[in-house]
Amino acid sequence: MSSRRKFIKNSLAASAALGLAGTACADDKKPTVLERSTTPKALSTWNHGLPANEVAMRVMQDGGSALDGAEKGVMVVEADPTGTSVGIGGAPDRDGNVTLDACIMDNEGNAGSVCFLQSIKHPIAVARKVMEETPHVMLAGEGAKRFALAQGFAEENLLTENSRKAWEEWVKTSNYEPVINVENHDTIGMICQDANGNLSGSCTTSGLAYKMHGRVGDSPIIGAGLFVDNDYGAAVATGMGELMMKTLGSFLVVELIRQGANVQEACEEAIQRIVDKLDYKSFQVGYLAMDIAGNTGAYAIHPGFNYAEMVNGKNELIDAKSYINE
Ligand code: SD4
Repeated sequence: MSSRRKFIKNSLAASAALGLAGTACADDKKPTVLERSTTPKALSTWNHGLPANEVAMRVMQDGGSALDGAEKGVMVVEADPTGTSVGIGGAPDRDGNVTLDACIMDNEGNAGSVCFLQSIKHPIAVARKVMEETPHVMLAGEGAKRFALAQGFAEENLLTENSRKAWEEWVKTSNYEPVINVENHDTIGMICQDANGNLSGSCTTSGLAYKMHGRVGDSPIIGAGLFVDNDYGAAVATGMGELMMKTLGSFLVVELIRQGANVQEACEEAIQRIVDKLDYKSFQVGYLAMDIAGNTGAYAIHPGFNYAEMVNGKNELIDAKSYINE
C-alpha cells in the first residue's frame, strides 16, 4: 500500500473513531475533518428550487427524513403544468411523447430510478417505490409504467395545451439545437439534510426538449444525475445529460469530496473533466453539491446556472460561478 493510501486509510480510521467523516487533503499534510451538521437544509437547482425547498423544509420540520424532503420537494415542480422541463407540461420528444426520467438516493446508499416513463406525473415517487418495493434500482418504459399503475399511481395525459402547441411549432422546422440555459435545461435536482444530519437526494426531468424517442439522459442514472454518500456528501447535475453520462459527474463530485476536496473545488474539478475531455462549448452543465457539514458548492460551464438554498428559514436564489465567464 502506498504511503498516500495508508495516510488516507489511517485518517479515515481515526475520524471514524471520533464519529466524524475525515478525508486526506490533496497535499497529504493534514486530514480534512467534516463535522456532520444537524441543521436541516434544502438545496436545489434553478429558480423552481425555491418552492421545492419550502416544501422540503416543511416536511423535514414536521419530522420527515431528508429522503421525504427530497421526494416531496421536487414533486411540487413535477405537478406544475407551467414548467416545461419536469413532470406534467414537460416538453415532449420529437414525436410528441412526454417521457420522464427520475432517480432518488437515501442516506443508506439505497437508490431507485425510472426512465423513459410515460403518463405518470410523479416519476420521483415511482423511483422511490422502485427503491423500497423491488430488489432493483431502475425500471424503464412500459415496465416502469406497469409497476407504477400496480402501485396505485394514476395514468394521465402529461402533454398540456401549451407544450403541445410549442411542439407543433417546433415540428414545422424540426431543428434540434440544444440552447444553453433555455427551456430544455431545467431539471430539478435536490439535496436535503435533515435534523439527524442525514443526506438524501432526488433528480427529476422530462429531459431534453424534442429529443429522439427513447432517449434517456443523465437524470435517472445514479452517479451521473445524482449521487449520495452519507459519509461525505451529495451532488446533483443539470444540463446536457450526455456530458454528465460520459464523465459520471455526480459520482465524481462526491468522490472528490471523499478524497479531500472542498465542495466547491469538487464541482469545479468535475466541470474541468468535461472541458478537458469533451466538446463542451455549446452545452451547459451545472453541478450542485453539499457535504455532510452542510457546506455547499456549485459550478457550471456557462453563466446562467442558479440554485436555491434554504436554511434556518431563509430561502435564497444564488448564481453559480462558471468556467466560461461573460
Ligand atoms: C437531460 N439533464 O435529460 C437533463 C436535462 C436537463 O436541466 O437538465 N436539464 O439531459
